[in-house]
Amino acid sequence: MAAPPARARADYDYLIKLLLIGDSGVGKSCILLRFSDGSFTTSFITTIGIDFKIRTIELDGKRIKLQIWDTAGQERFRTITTAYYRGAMGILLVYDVTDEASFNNIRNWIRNIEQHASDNVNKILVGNKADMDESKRAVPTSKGQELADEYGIKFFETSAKTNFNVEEVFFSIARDIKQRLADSDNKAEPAAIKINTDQGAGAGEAAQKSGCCG
Ligand SMILES: Nc1nc2c(ncn2[C@@H]2O[C@H](COP(=O)(O)OP(=O)(O)OP(=O)(O)O)[C@@H](O)[C@H]2O)c(=O)[nH]1
Ligand SMILES: [Mg+2]
Repeated sequence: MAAPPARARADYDYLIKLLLIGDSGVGKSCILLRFSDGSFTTSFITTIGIDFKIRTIELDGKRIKLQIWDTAGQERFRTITTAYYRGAMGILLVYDVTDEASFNNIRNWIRNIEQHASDNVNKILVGNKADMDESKRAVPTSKGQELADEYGIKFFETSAKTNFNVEEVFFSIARDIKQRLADSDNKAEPAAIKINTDQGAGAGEAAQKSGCCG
């Protein structure tokens, strides 16, 4: 690949695109706001369509730019949000530990992923609102863990309110994806996956596609 002009050279080593999915009200936007801005609000402003935030983290001396897409949980936005599955390298499946229906729906969200996302996409299960009083809890931690084990994915309970495990979730999935990208780099694929140029979302997507199936 030709070297990009100097001004286009990026300030990161990897671009990782993540997607937050789950029922409306489980706390996807709050988790993202906590991670990207360090803030939290109790008011519920439902997401319209799709939105994204950026945060660059460091892992093993590499700068990882996380582009995190926050989807609307509401059914009426499903066509828009589903279109973003394909470009995701990792998907956070979020439910609310005080809302059993949101937990039962995780199987449907996984089915959507199987239909619309890349086969090698990383997934992580997130049970949010772990700060809520035990009397409000509808999904025991053990049930969350069981479901994650069934699908062979990692599991965290989080609280966007208290900042419990929020960093851990993003760092965990970012680490796994970075490892996957590095592994496929090493399989003599062109180093297309390692993003060195900042050409916006499309560049990352193209790179991901070209290197995904080595
Ligand atoms: N106690 C508690 N409340 C939370 C937590 N996370 C989110 N909430 C509350 O839950 C409500 C919904 O949060 P959002 O982040 O907007 O939910 P969402 O999943 O983005 O919903 P949609 O955009 O409609 O899909 C808000 O009133 C938040 O204050 C949490 O960790 N603990
Ligand atoms: Mg939202």
